[in-house]
Amino acid sequence: MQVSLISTTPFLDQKPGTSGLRKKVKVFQQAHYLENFVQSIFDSLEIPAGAVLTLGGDGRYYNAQAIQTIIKMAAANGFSKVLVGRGGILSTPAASHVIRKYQTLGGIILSASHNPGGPDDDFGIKYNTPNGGPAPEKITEAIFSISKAIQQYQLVDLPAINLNQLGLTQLDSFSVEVIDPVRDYADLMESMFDFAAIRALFASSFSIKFDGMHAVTGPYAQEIFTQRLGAPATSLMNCQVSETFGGGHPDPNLTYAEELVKIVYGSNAPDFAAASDGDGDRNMILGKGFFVTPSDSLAIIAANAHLIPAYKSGLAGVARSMPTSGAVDRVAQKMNIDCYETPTGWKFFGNLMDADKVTLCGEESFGTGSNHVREKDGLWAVLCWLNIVAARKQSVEAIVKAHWAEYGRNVYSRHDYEGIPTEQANAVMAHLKAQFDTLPSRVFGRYTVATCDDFSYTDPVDGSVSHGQGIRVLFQCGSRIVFRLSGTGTDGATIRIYLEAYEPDVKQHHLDAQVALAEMIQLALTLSQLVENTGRNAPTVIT
Ligand code: G16
Repeated sequence: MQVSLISTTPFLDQKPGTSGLRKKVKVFQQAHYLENFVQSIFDSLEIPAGAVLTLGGDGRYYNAQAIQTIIKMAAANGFSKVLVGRGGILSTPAASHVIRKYQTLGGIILSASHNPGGPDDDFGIKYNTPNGGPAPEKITEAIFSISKAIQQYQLVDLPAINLNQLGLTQLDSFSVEVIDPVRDYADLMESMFDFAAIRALFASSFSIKFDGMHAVTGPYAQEIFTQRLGAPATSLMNCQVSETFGGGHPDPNLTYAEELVKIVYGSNAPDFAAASDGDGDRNMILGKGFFVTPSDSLAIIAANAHLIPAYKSGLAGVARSMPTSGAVDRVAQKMNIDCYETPTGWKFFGNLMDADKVTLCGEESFGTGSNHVREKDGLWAVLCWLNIVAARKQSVEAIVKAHWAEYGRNVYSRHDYEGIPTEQANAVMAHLKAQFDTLPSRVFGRYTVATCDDFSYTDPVDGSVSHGQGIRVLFQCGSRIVFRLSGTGTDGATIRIYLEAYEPDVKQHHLDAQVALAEMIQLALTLSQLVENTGRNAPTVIT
């Protein structure tokens, strides 16, 4: 095979964010842009003879073209084989499983997750390491630094691979194998959960609705829920994959999964509903007229894990990102297992799972998962809930309320202000930091500030330190407000405000979170001067 060396010049904006490099499609379509980043990934690796690369994406616009380019570059850079999902599709958790199962030299996942797709929308790319997890910061920093100095990339001029045909294509010493993107993952799920109990639940009068949001999980949901578990086809909505996600915003939350939310809060609502995002790693769980916050979902899965076959022998420990509520901490305390608090970003859980320190982890950003892969996993979370509902024979609402009655309720909400000009967002954060010395001991209504800081994390496994992970204002009563800038947006900056108050009194548990947190929400705006600095009077998204 003839390797061509193509001259290029660096782009200086290829710094991976919370989860890989995410930019507008038009940015990726600039000559050499994708190639520069892919070459920077390959240059950061040692590629031994016989190395195999996993490759797939969420099927969004530009997925198919990018895959053909990456195959040519993998061949030129010394990989002996690429495993690619049929149609160029692999959900993020399925890709993580393929990397682990076939022990490949990591994988490249093409996705901008929950961000919209289409010619004017978003595309993304990230490298996952051989443990199946997102590359840790030391690797993403190496990739970024190579990208700033890159002078050339390599490719082999191969014919386009037919991605729709399963099987092996041999091209000299290099091969491409198109694999079924669903089967390995569905087999894994079937090995972990009590499918017989869930099948029996579906055969009863229990009804579900799963919203694939026109994104990658559609075929996975069809195989698992309808084929293997016997749910009627009407249980699925928006499960036809589309490269623009049907023109929608494939983010499973109360704002963007509006169609499903209307069904859940309408008459004839299903007993259980769920949605997942663009690349299948996020989830939203709902009962009849009832929303489960992701933080509560993690805590409830942990408390009921013994009902799930894969976890019946117990949990090694649990982990949550710093802005995620402390609900799971209470469960861990009662179970007498460790609970770790990491920065936002799934990549921080990898070391803890590899070292067997944690079994379950989760984030407030609609991500929950376990050590079965090294990514968060939307359908896995849905199956956890279905398994728990089948075992407890209670409604989703009853399970959550019983949990609150036992542990108390960590009342929680996140307010997002999207598309803020970067200077204004930075001004908000700077204003908060400037008050670090003066806020402690100040009293605001029922809240007295205990401490405030910018969260830092020292990885207990490799000792690496991550600074600047979010501003925390901690109150004496245990409540807190966290302010962070998102690391996944592509339009200006997104300010996230995370609000949490602990409520032990069962008589208050029925309150809507926005009502229960009203005083704290006002305080967050006062402390940050957000309205004054940005001119925004209301959040874009409330979850
Ligand atoms: C990614 C990361 C998550 C993170 C989320 C939100 O999710 O994998 O770990 O919690 O972004 O990050 P931010 O608050 O910085 O926007 P996904 O589903 O977008 O890959």
